[in-house]
Amino acid sequence: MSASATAYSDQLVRTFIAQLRHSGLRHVVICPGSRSTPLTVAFARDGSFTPWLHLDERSASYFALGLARQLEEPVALVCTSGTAAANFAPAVFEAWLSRVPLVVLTADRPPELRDTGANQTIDQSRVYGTHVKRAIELPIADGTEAVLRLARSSAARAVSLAMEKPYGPVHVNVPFREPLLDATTSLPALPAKSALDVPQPEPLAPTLETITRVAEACAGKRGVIYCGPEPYALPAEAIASLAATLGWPVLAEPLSGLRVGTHPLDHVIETYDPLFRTPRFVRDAAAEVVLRFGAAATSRPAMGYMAARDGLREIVVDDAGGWRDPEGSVWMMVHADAATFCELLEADLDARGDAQADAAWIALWLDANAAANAAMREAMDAMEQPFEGRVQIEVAEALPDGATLVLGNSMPVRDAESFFPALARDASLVGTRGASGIDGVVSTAVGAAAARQAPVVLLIGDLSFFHDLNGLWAIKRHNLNLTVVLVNNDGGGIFSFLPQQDAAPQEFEEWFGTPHGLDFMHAVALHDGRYELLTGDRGWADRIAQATREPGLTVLEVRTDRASNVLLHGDVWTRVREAVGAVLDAHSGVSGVTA
Ligand SMILES: Cc1ncc(C[n+]2csc(CCOP(=O)(O)OP(=O)(O)O)c2C)c(N)n1
Ligand SMILES: [Mg+2]
Repeated sequence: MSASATAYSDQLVRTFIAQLRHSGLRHVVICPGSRSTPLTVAFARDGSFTPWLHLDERSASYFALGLARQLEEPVALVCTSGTAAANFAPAVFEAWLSRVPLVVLTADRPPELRDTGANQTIDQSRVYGTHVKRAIELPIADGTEAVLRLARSSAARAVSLAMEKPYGPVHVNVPFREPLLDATTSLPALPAKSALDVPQPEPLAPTLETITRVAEACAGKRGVIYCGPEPYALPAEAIASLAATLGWPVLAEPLSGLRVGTHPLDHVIETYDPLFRTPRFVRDAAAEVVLRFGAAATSRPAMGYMAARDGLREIVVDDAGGWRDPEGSVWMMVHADAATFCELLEADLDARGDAQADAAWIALWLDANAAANAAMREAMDAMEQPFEGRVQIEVAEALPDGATLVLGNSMPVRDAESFFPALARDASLVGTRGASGIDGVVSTAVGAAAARQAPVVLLIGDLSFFHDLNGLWAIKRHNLNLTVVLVNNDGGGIFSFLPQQDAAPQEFEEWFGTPHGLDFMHAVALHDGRYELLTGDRGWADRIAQATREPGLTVLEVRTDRASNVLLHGDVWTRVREAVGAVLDAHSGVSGVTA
């Protein structure tokens, strides 16, 4: 192999990354390896990127996801050939499902080594299967301008596609022959092209015909607005204003951006999940229309309330042309920018003049919400042991302005849905609710912390924390700050809520409860963090708030018990049921509410 072939590949890589930069990509997360040398060295030398070193590809890719989610811009990933590329897969799948822009660059062996038994060579061409928006294969550089042009346009295309709604991951596989680096020659890269700039697509505008049809379906009806998880928060002001015009409640999932924020919260119902655990409420507060923004509901009570039935019309607004209809229940799918949709719909409804639901409708919801909130507080105040629902309240109290709260999968994100209060605060709640893995939660939070100076708090279960302990490494390496509130119930607490545990009590504890007996203090010490056990059964908010001002890593652990956690949840639901029953009694006689 001649030195000039190496110079050609270096030229190709520099052409490629110059276009990435020109197309708006600023951050690249790089994992060590030999085959990726040309990419790594080019990124490290370029000076116009922020390169982030990470050692573990799985953590690295979730770190990139957290960064991209926080910045709302594409982030690149670089790894060597073989299983390194496969370790990016979970985060790529999550990015695909939750619509986060990533440009995944996997270095590869050259074509002649594939399928020959060559070392560290797997079939990388479509290694992420159908979970990327496109899989691009770059050719080996041969010194021709045609190949350089292709590399340049591939870079532009990768960024452009990742940022086209719905945002998502794009894979570029980059083969290299040895020698991988040549210190002697350097050929000029093709200049980046503005003609290849990332197009900024216009927001999808709904047609007036669509707006009229929706307005006809909604005007004067008893409806609810359901706001589901959305990585780049929904237009909260516009939705709040539409809710006021319709006289409808806003059922605000914690990751929707509607439960916490500086928009008007007066129609926000944050207790819908506890409320829907009361069958009588589901019956008496049955809606005629559900207008959904964001992803579909994951809470079973919410899914039950919105399940397809005669007399219910479900309208979904998706600004990215997606089709999020897991129940096959959608009556009308509207592909439109949510803010534009709300404004046009509101104007149409205003012109009609008779658009609001009967006043008893919103009154019922607001009374039920207040009663549920009071009942939950009462139930929690009566408890004499640490309760996982209370952790949510304490974290909410501690969250400073400008903060990001990352909610781990399993019970943290579910308990947030039930217990996290509606908050008039400039804070955002983030999760990995696309594929709901427990594998990269720490790194998602660390990536979010890398994006900005504002505090990041991670609320996470012990198994999820264990799963991504490697993710903590980036905190010290990159001088980041993270507060972890670790809910340690010594295993998978979520499984204690499953009905099947009664059917297999023998196997349950060992194979689902999975107690591990680990003392996380040592893991925190490995990464030079502060570790503290939060004792007692409440009053942790001040310590959590203080931790958000501390540099580096602080882990605050609350120990809970899986079995009693289920009983305590049950106590709360019972109190809510009683309180809501009283509200329904008081509203009885009003149309739709039974005595
Ligand atoms: C990568 C991955 N493996 C397994 C699961 C299945 N799973 C869901 S929740 C859970 C237990 C999580 O335990 P922990 O993080 O301690 O939270 P807790 O249930 O105790 O709240 C498991 C294993 C998953 N979602 N993702
Ligand atoms: Mg646990």
